[in-house]
Amino acid sequence: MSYLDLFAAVNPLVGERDPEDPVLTVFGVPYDGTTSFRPGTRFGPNAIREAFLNVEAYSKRLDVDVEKLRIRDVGNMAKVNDAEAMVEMVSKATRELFSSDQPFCMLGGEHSLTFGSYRNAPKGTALVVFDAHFDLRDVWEGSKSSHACYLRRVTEARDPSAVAHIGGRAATKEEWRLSEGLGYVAGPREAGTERSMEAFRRFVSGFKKVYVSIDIDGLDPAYAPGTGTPESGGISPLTLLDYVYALEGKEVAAFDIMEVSPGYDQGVTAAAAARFMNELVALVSKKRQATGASRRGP
Ligand SMILES: [Mn+2]
Repeated sequence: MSYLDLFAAVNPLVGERDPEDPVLTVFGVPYDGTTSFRPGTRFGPNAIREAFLNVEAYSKRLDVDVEKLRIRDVGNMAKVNDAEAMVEMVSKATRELFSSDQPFCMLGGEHSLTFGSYRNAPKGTALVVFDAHFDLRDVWEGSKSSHACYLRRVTEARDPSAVAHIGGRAATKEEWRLSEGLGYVAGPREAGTERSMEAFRRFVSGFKKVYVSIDIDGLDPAYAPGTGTPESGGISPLTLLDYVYALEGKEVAAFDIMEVSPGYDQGVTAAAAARFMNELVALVSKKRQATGASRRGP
């Protein structure tokens, strides 16, 4: 190794390219081709990484020091213009990760990419979504692969009753109707209440694994102004964390953090995303330690 190798780094990766026995794999998808209102989520992955490197890594709640974990960061995927092709690229990459049982974190990019990712999750994997929108439209602006349609595609390819949706408040009449077929739905008023958390725990207990998908606009724009399609009246970061912590002991097969658009704020949205990323990495690590899936301790 030369001093150049030692002192120079491909910033802002949050881990090494090829560490031994990583706790999880991180990759970014800087794609915002179908974004319907304000573009810019292509800058999300690196903004979240930079924030992640600067938030406190020790999770008091989970007693895991994320700084001590081996994280594999393979960088960002190449961007193509065509939405179907982009979703297909994500699908090919995540199929490999799922089939070799490697947990991963995808940093978006727009929410349409989650269809490419979750559709390959093993059977019996619940999808836990935080989002202001249901994204259950059939077509939006001429595209079936729009970020406004991804959950509709998910419900066609997978069991709708395996989907939990938290924070939803902006949808068409048809989307509200379709949302009744989902396994668990909590709008911002119910989310986090004792009764609703109890129902969430019951929902989750029916599945072996979970895939967590955070569209950052599930938060109120006061907490997350840096996003493309903000909707007022959302949940708080602490409510979102309540749900994350409710997954303790569950196998989180993968998670994604989508729709962060850093050009619209001063880093507050990326900081929220980074906190969620840190706690989810801690959760993945804790479960792997408990089940002995990892060959070495942190
Ligand atoms: Mn959304």
